[in-house]
Amino acid sequence: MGNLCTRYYEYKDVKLLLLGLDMAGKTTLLNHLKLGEVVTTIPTFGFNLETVNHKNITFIIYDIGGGDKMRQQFRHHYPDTDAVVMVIDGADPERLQKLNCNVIKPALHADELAHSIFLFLVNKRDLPNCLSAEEVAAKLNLKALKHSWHIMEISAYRGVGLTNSMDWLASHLGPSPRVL
Ligand code: G3D
Ligand code: MG
Repeated sequence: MGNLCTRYYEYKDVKLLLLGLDMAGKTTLLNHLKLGEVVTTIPTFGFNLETVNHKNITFIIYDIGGGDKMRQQFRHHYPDTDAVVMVIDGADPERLQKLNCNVIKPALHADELAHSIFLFLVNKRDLPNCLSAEEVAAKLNLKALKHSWHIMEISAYRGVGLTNSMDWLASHLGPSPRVL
């Protein structure tokens, strides 16, 4: 009998944190990932939690309200986070600085997120005044980051770019096949 090699894939749970300012499109994104459609959103108080399966990975996704009061609660969700998905309203460049100071920098400096990967999603690319991923990366000086990171353009409303985003996360968080 020849060598019997069994290739198997471990199933894996990963924790994703959706962070950003209010109105960036976090809940729209979560609904689209979960349901494949747009559902009317109301401002998120507390947090929404959903699980989404993609490429043998179960993504446990926390969508935390981004209003001024909720931001103080962000760090309670940091422990055990595998990936931070930073949802950015690309059509609202005036709030980029606020986002950077109040959300991005605290997350990048948090010890609990030192080993998390960061995916920056420039949302609302369907709007004509939306900044490009390159413009946002330059404004946020992402090149200086020590974390593993990537930036992509999406439209959570239209469902554009979401599969690519999940693919990037899966390829950086997912299990590799093991041969027994
Ligand atoms: P939040 O959870 O980050 O606070 P929401 O944001 O998901 O509640 O979305 C805030 C508003 O942005 C919503 O508009 C939603 O429809 C809109 N939005 C989300 N994603 C997109 C997108 O890709 N393109 C466009 N054009 N709009 C988007 P309303 O008017 O319902 O408040
Ligand atoms: Mg919300």
